Amino acid sequence: MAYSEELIKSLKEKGQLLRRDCIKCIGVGVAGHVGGSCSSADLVAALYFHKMKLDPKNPEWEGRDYFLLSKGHVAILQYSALAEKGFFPVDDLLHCKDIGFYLQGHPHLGTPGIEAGTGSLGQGLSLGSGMAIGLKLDNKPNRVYVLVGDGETDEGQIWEAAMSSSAKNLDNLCAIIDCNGLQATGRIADRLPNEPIADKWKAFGWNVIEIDGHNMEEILTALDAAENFKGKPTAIIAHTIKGKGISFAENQAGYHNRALTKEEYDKALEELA
Ligand SMILES: Cc1ncc(C[n+]2csc(CCOP(=O)(O)OP(=O)(O)O)c2C)c(N)n1
Repeated sequence: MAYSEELIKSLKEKGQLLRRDCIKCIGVGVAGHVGGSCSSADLVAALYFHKMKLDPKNPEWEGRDYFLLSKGHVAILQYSALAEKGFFPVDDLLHCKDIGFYLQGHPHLGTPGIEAGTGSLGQGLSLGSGMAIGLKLDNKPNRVYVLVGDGETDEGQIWEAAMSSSAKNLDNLCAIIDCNGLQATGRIADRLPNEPIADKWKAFGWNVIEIDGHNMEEILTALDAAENFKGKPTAIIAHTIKGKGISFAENQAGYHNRALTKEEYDKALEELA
């Protein structure tokens, strides 16, 4: 194995920790994005706790890698990663979405570690593309990662950014597509089918890697391969399960943005332990 068992184990645990943090953020009786947070948790754990160069004590550090949560509706997942990484206190997660508090329903500038306001779907890859161009112009080695939802790829702006990023040979840019097969109200295949999604990214000139988005070794291998691939941006097509880790939420569009009962809250935390 290219990665130590300890590393894989600790990153898997981080994924579960982030899921638990998200459930605590959501709490009882108030709607929150359970499904898409849990599907992306292992990908985000690999980025924040292994792959990305970051300095929690100096969020604006020049040498940092950039992460954009284009599927910004799962802000609680990014907040959980930032808090567990040390950007701000973990206890603050419990005040997420309190009126006037700095942790709101979508990421916004001003929160330590947040690079841009995101979550108006479709925009994050364009932002990332612009950042990647700027870094290249400055001859900087920093990398840019953008997490995109598969439902989000219904947005035409994603494809404009895909086309221009490959035309500009942005090999410092990596898009990770969370392919959980569901969007807010049902199956993508029943709304606006996006398959064959890997072929589409290839046709737009990207280096494409397809993985199981819950297999930590595959995630790390793909992130390293993306960094080593020269001349074109990389799209990691990560096949995931919406609501991963919570039996009653897995593959259920109804848990896209849902208020949990006390029983569901307790069961979710128990299953994610
Ligand atoms: C421009 C825009 N339109 C609609 C929404 C509302 N919205 C939030 S999440 C979502 C579905 C996203 O599906 P997907 O990208 O697959 O996210 P995931 O399943 O990973 O949570 C929608 C339509 C939005 N945030 N932005």
